[in-house]
Amino acid sequence: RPIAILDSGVGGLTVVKEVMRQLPLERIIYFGDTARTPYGPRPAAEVQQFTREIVDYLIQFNPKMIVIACNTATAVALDLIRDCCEVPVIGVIYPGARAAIGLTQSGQVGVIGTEGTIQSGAYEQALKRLNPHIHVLSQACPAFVPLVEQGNFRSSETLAAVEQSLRTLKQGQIDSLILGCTHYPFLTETIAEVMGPDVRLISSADETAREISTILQTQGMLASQNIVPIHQFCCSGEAQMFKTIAQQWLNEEIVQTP
Ligand code: DGN
Repeated sequence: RPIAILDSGVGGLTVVKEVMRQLPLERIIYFGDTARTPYGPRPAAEVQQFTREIVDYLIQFNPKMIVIACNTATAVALDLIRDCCEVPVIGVIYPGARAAIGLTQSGQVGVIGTEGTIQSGAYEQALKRLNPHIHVLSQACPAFVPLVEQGNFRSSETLAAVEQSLRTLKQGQIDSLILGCTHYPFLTETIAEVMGPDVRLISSADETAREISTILQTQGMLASQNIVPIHQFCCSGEAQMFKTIAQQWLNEEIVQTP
């Protein structure tokens, strides 16, 4: 049975890449809602409805686990999806928050994400639940997702957008910064360049892959056959751009499911 991974577009591929690296025997079915990206500016009820529709679609592949690889959808729809699924459902917020708590020394943590994620306060809640003394500085970066969906990862336009979006955050005293949107690891180099060497970047994608591994292990659901899996990728919008970005990011030919 595959692991189903979903996002509003190509962002969840950052989770896919880590799952492929950490769990090379696991088969993945991926859905990117490229026709309706970005989710960031949409009302919570709409993001909940879209997430529900995608999960209903993915269920036909009989997944053993569902990963909401989108912070915006995790922030507003995780509990709802958990309530309606029989298999384990995980999101990307808790794993990133837990990693930040483990890493920060100053207790000052930055979070960047979409407007939806930042407005929901989900990271702040998750961080404070883990450590009530933590100080959180949050910043929405609505310019980033469209750049990533265009495959524009490392241009002067991207650098300018990152510099401008992170200006206020840079003045804070943070020592760790959570990339609270699965699209942002595509911009890691640019974000690291702008924030400088004293700020550790935390990818919710890496942490989520570790969480998937732990859950599959404890539930005895790890793939047991030693066969190289064939992953499947679907998107709701124009397929060519999605395929180009996926192949470049994952460094392999991908099979698209109509
Ligand atoms: N990748 C999604 C996230 O992690 O929040 C959001 C992208 C979007 O649709 N704005």
